[in-house]
Amino acid sequence: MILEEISQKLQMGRAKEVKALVQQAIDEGLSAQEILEKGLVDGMNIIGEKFRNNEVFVPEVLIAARAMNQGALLLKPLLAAEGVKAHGKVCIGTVQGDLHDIGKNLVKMMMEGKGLEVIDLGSDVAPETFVETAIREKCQIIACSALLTTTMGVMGEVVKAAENAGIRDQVKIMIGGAPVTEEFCRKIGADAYTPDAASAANRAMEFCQALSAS
Ligand code: B1M
Repeated sequence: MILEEISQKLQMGRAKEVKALVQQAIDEGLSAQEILEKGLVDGMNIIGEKFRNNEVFVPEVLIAARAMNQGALLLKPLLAAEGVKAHGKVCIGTVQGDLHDIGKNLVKMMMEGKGLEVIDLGSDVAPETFVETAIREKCQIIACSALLTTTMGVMGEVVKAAENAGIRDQVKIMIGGAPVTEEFCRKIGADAYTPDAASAANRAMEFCQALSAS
C-alpha cells in the first residue's frame, strides 16, 4: 500500500522517492490529511521512537526529517484547501547567548511530524522575543533549548517574562537540552522538561490536546 511505502521510504531518508510517492498518492485521489498522517507522520513517529531507544542516531533523523519536509511541501497547499487545522502552535528557539541549534531543530521536526505548527525563532533568542511571538501568534507553547550551563538560566528569564506579560496561565513553557534537568525545570517554574526530541513532541501534543479539550 502506498502509504506504508511512504512511511518506509521516509524512515530510510529517501527524500526524492518520498516526494514522488506523495505526488502519486495525491494523483490517486488520497486526501492530503491521510497522506500526511498515515504516511509521513507515521514514518516520522517510528524514527522518533527508534531515536529515543538509540536504534538510530542524529544523521538518520535529519535525513528522515528532510524527506518528511519534501513530502509535506507538496501537501501544504492541499491541507490549507482541505481546511485541516494544525493541532496546536509552538514557538521554539535556542535561548539568548546560545548558538547550538541541532537539538532544537530535531525537536522542531518531531513536533511538525506530530502535526503541530512550529514557529522557529532560531538561536540566540531573547526572553522577550519568545513572549512577544507567543502573544502575537497565539502560541499554546513556548519551547526553549539550551546546551550551555552558562545559558540555561535564560530559561528562567523566559518564565519571568511570560509572568510579567500576564500570559503565564495561557502558555505552557517547555525546556530541554543537554545540561537541563527535571529539578532545574521545577526550580525555574517551567511546565515540562523532556530529555529528547521525541518525548518533547509527545508532551507538546498532550498539552495541546488538553488545552483544546478544556
Ligand atoms: Co558546543 N559545546 N560550544 N558547539 N558543542 C557543547 C554543548 C559542549 C558540551 C562541548 C564540551 O565541552 N564537551 C560544551 C558545553 C559545556 C557546558 O556548558 N556544559 C560546548 C561549548 C563550551 C561550546 C563553546 C562555548 C565553545 C567555545 O567557543 N569555547 C561554543 C559556544 C557558542 C555559543 O553557543 N555561544 C560552542 C560552539 C559550538 C559549535 C558552533 C562549534 C557547534 C554548534 C553548531 C550548531 O548547533 N549549529 C557545537 C557543537 C556541535 C557541540 C557538541 C559537540 C554537539 C551538540 C549537539 O548538537 N548535539 C556539544 C558536545 C556534545 O554534546 N557532545 C557541544 C546533538 C544534539 C542532537 O543533541 O542538542 O543535546 P542536543 O539535543 C538533544 C537533547 O538535548 C534534546 O533533544 C535532542 C535530541 O533528542 N533537546 C531538547 C534539545 N533541546 C531540547 C528542547 C526541548 C526538549 C528536548 O524542549 C523544548
